Amino acid sequence: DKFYDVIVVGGGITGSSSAYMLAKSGLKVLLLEQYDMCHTNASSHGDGRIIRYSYPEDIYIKLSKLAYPLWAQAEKESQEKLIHITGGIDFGGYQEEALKQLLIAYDNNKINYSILNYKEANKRFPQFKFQKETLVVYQPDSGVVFASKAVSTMWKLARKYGATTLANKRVDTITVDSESLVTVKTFDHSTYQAKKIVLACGGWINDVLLRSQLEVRVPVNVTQEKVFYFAPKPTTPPTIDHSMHSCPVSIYYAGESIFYTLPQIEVRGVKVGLHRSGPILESMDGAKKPYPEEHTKAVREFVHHYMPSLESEQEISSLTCHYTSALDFNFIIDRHPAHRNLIIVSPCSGHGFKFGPAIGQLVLDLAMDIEPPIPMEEFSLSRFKHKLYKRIGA
Ligand code: PYC
Repeated sequence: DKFYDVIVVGGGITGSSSAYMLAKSGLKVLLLEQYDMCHTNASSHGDGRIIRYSYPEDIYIKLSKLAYPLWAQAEKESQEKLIHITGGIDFGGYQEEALKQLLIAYDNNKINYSILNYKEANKRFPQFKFQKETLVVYQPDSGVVFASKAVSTMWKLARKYGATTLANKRVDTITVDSESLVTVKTFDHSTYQAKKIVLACGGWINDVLLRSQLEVRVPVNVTQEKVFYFAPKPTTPPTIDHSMHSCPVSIYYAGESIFYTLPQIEVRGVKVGLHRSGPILESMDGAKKPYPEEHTKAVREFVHHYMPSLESEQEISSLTCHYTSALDFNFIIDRHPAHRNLIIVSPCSGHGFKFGPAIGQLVLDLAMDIEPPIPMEEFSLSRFKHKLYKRIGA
């Protein structure tokens, strides 16, 4: 009974959602996580992540169209609330390429949105202070996913459909014995076998590949990111509500700098971060690195300018989380080039959480040799042989 159809390595949102989708389809699944469920050492913890259609690229809008109904299905099956719709604002200068492309992508994909005059936007969303020279694009379907709750729910759903989920099982090596047999050894000397394996190990992906002497390395950088929570100023009137019940999520584009905000969910304060601004780590298991002082300053200045009812001089708390970014900031969801039964997934470049069950669906399609419902070239490993284009979106 240590033989499975599929072993999933990594119990973050990607791995646990994959385990859920695979088990739901009737496969015998084993999920292995090296730490506890919902641990805080990687990329899937915390009270919230943004969910949105607001992407300048068609591919991610298509993936969001897949994700929303799958989240709703997961909510129904688990009887847990995982998503709260807040509406979302993308804003920045009228010349911002990402915003220009966003409007084109919205039109191409028939996503409804409105462009708000800055005065109208300030009245409607008093948590923000938009300037005359800002383009404000509102999309009503954006919202927040309750991150840690979503992970624990995916574990629960995977188990509901018969998956075995094991925490504190660190994978040592993987041997691909044949096209239909893989053997996994853990550091605590357990051995498991399956027909197929899914590597959803985020920042540990290359460590696992290296230890397993699987030739391919995935071209990713692991960064240690920081998110800040800012509380309302004592003078802020109660009519300016920063909770998820009246405050939208937002993304601010300023060239290479992309700031994002989430309303207050559980942790006190509004969550703010500067996307892709943390130091690169050589190893997920090494010491923490300092977050650049100039980026902390930039975050505080952003808050001071655009959310002036918050105490911008000092955050009330902060969190570390990791991005595993492909060189072009897209995803990698593909088979290992030499082994069809080894699927590599989850370098999600800091914007993958919202797609959890949709990525699970794509993993299932790859595992079952079913044509996925969306084109997969942008997620392929082979794209790195060709010229890379760099994403402009968040
Ligand atoms: O994908 O919306 C997103 C996001 C916000 C912060 C990091 N990723």
